[in-house]
Amino acid sequence: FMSYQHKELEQNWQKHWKNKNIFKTIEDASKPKFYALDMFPYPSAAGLHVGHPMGYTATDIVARYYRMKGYNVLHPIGWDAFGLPAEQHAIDTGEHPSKLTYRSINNFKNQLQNLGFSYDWDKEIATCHPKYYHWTQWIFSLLYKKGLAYQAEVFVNWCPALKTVLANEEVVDGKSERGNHPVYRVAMKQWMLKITAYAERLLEDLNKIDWPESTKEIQRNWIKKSVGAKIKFSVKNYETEQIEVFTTRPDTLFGATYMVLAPEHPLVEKITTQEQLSKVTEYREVTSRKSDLDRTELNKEKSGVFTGAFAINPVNGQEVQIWISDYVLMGYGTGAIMAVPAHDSRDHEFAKKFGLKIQQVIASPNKDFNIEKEAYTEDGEIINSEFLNGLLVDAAKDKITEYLENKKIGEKSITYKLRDWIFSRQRYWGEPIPVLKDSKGNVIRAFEENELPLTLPEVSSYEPTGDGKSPLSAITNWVQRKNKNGELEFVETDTMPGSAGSSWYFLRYIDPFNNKCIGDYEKLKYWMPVDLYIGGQEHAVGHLLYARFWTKVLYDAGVCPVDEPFQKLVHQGMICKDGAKMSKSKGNGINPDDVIHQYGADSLRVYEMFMGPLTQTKEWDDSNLAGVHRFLSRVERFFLSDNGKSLLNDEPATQQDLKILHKTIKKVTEDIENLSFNTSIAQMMIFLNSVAESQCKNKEVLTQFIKILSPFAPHLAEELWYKCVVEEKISPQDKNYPFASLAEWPKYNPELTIDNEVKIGVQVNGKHRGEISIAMNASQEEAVAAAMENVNVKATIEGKIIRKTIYVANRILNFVVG
Ligand code: ANZ
Repeated sequence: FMSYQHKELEQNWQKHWKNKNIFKTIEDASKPKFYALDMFPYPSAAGLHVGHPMGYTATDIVARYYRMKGYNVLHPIGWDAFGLPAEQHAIDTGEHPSKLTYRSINNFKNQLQNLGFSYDWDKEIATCHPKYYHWTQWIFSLLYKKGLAYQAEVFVNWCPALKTVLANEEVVDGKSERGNHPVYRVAMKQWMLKITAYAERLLEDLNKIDWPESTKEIQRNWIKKSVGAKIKFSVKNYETEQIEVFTTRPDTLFGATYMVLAPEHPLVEKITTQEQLSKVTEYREVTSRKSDLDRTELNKEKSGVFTGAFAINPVNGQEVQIWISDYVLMGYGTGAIMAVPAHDSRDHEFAKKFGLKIQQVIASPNKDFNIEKEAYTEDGEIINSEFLNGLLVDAAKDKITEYLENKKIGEKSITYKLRDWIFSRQRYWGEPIPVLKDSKGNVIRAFEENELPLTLPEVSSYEPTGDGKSPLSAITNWVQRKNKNGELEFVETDTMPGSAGSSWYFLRYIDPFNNKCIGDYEKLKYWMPVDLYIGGQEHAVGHLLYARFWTKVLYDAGVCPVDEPFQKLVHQGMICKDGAKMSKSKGNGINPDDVIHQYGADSLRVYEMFMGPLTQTKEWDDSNLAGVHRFLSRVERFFLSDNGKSLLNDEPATQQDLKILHKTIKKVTEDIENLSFNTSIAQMMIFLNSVAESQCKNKEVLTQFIKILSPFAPHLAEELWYKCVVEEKISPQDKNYPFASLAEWPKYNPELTIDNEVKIGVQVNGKHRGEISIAMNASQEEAVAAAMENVNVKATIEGKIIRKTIYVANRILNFVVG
């Protein structure tokens, strides 16, 4: 087969699109809008991966489609450009992180342009650019002023050998990824964002957005709301101390036979007896090396140490032992629990291991249930609980909570698993946190708008300083400033995490050059929310939650008109090869540049969309890629002669040709709107087979086909359009050249999409004898003629007299014979 000259052709059209800037965003108030957004890439030095074009082609098809339908389309791209790899490179080579970053951006940009994506490059942003992070910092100042940014002692990964704080991804099994040194959980003062203040709205508003149910569920579980009570226990011999617990099961209070504090709980130091001190200290030290994830792993063996102290159960006055154990986390609830081994599996396991009392307070309907063997965690009647006895769990919860509230030793309480967002990084390559402190480290204020951006200074070393601070802390003339009274003030040296810039970038695309605010309110109102957002599900509880949080804060501040950023979200599936996820480390990666070189961008685009449903994981298959390339080559051969001239003519199209055309328009239109790209490509293949068979070269029919091909294979479509439709009458360089990419999307005639054939049953004396295919609304004569062709019908009628023929068009044919 003859392959077409995809390389020249594609570069040629890319050049024309660029020169004419035909994908520039238009804001014509008389038209509807469509905002099609990709998750912007981190510009890694490795360049584009074949996984990127999967989602990017999908949004591009949709963007091109809506543009052709006459919508104003916003289809932007930019760079999530701060991050560890560029910083690591700087530490290793001394080259400024921005140098590597901008090199990588250039490379990515070339690669994306080679794919023919219809981005409006005038909207390009990079989160590491001062004109962008100016506004990221402005949002931080806003958060600070609203009380949503604060400092707190939190546990970080501290590596004494490397003398630095490490990001979670730099810690593998409690050791530093670099150098394999032990890493400890150490409390340090960090900036935090109070995302927990938005927990309820983040949960509630999931109901109003069109997202994959699985992603909503991940967010719900991450935020996880627990309704219960806080209860105070007094500590024996310590009149002023109380232990407050959070429980979802206040109904089991009479069954609380011991208590457990998180090892980090501040009370531990106070109440531990001399006798238990060394054991407790050692246990706390071991725990400090474990992450919360390790600690809460369900099937891990329970461990713990008795503090030597006792608490008093407030409802029955019983003395209960106070233990510490790592299965109780400091960051959840109150960091302390009342343990009810009879009805909680973790407590049960713990009590069994350490010989603690198990007191059943809920009856099992099963008489043989043995509470010593396992916890009873179902509903049931309350027993051994004085005034609660006889109630069911829910009623008992209400009653005991009311009782505790009256006695002022407890109250109804809602707890979320969601934690506040640790927002500090002790790194160079991030947005400086725009805050001034005094010499004691107390915050004076956040930067005002007119003092921003607070730009990153030049440094000579990107190595961390060794005292847990960012390399910025060594740049004295950047850190120290004199205020108007001549007093020294100190700029915060922590920087923001990678997810800061990505939490609002979708707003900035709308008005990227605005130097007065994050974006003009009216423009934001026009374009927001994003109508279609495509990207990976791995961001479910990171980026996708943070972006919702910031959008709500900005909404509350009156600077953003919507409180949910992404109306519809879709996750593209992964591409695998030989059954494994493609990756550089596995050596099974495929470089899109190679594919573009060999087969062309259109082939790569159409192939990736043809592999299967967008959201499914798919296997890369070179022979199918070649097959798609052959299909596009056949299209080209069908339209153009050997010397590149149009083969289309004005010979009238048959009814059959028109029908396949209109069916194809209908199918592709509906499929694009449903993001079902593989089926629309299959339909285009059916179309090509059909017109090839009928040798239809009718220009009108085939012009429509070029249009629907255009979002998928835009370069080839543009070429065919030029040669066959425009007939080279004007040049793409001319002012008003009518690009195929901007042509009007074809409409279909519904009548022509209906199959004209109908199948009807044939009966003889009311009994079904066969089925015939006839033209829709066929006459009785036609129907009878067709029935007589049917072997079965013919055999039953043979030799008999037809007394009556009953025919209901499109329904049934009945012969009454005698
Ligand atoms: C007594 C009790 C009895 C509990 C019972 C459960 C069952 P969720 O549903 O996940 O919110 N808990 C409270 N704070 C904790 C912490 N910091 N670390 C570990 N566990 C903690 O879980 C709430 C339950 O988890 C609470 O209710 C508490 O145990 C435990 F039959 O209190 B429960």
